[in-house]
Amino acid sequence: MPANLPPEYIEAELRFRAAKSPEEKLEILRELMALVPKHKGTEKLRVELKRKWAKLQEEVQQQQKKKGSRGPAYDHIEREGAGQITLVGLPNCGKSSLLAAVTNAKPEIAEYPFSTFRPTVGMMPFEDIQIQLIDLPPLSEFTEPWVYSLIRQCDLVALLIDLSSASPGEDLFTALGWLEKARIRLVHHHTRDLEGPGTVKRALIIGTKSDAPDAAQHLQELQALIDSQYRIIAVSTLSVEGLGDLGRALFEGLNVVRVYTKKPGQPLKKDLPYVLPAGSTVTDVARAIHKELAERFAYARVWGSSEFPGQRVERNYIVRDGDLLEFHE
Ligand SMILES: Nc1nc2c(ncn2[C@@H]2O[C@H](COP(=O)(O)OP(=O)(O)OP(=O)(O)O)[C@@H](O)[C@H]2O)c(=O)[nH]1
Ligand SMILES: [Mg+2]
Repeated sequence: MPANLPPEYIEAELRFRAAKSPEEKLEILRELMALVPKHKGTEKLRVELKRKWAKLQEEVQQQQKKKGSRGPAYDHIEREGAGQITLVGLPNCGKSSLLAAVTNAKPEIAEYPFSTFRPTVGMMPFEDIQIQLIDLPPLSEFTEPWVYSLIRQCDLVALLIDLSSASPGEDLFTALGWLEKARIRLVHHHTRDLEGPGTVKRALIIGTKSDAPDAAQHLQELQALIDSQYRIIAVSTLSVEGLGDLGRALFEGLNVVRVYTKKPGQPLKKDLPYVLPAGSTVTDVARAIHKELAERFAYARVWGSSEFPGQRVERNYIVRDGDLLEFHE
């Protein structure tokens, strides 16, 4: 054992030896991995711990399978804010780091894979709205069915590809392969036709760890591979590159519009917006306010997308992001 390990490590190591069940051992092993100082002298030890961790992880999975226990299930997460986006990707690609960087959530982040095993929700502010992000366990042969259930229910999939990986292109195909096995097909976030077979989900790709030495080249390769099949944006939680533009990209990925309303006679001031699917009409906005208003109103005035400010428009006028509406009965 290398010298200069902290006393907490020695203490945890003793508990590890005394632990009986693989679950308990796995729990303590997590602590041990976090406690080892990262330098050349501990490299062998860290590799050794990772190996033990992988073995124990498998043991626990096997046991659960035998018992027929499916572990905890999280089949549904209530939608909040302007839209629900799942962070999806292979082990260790940086899902939890991204959630922690752009929301107040505090997910577990670790340099070893499979550190996330339950969903964590965070709200990402963008201008005057909030976008709901769900950090998920990774895609692998161990992925539990509820992970795919949550992916099927969300409004947009953010597929994370690690740009520091040896082959991001292969990672992309592996990730798409796992989704395909679960009968989930990803399409460009602009796609309108979401007809099956299986579940068709709108998606965009986030290239993570763009600060890594080969990241720029890997990004180019990935872009060439994807062509224009998906939008791809590069981010780094370390250098914060790309994080400033992420909100807009995710907002655009959601295909929604923000519409503001005011009463006749009130000043032109934008309060909190209604968020509706792109392509919604003024009648849809009225319905979002109140069902009766939708039946009752005669016309609306629009400030924003219309030809001139305050223009009178018909019930089927399609609203744009940022429009301010005034209903007249
Ligand atoms: N260089 C660099 N490393 C990063 C970045 N983002 C995350 N990492 C590192 O990548 C490792 C994995 O990060 P996580 O956020 O735990 O990855 P994950 O996808 O949630 O992993 P699992 O939950 O195990 O699937 C950690 O060691 C992070 O510090 C980044 O932008 N740049
Ligand atoms: Mg994670």
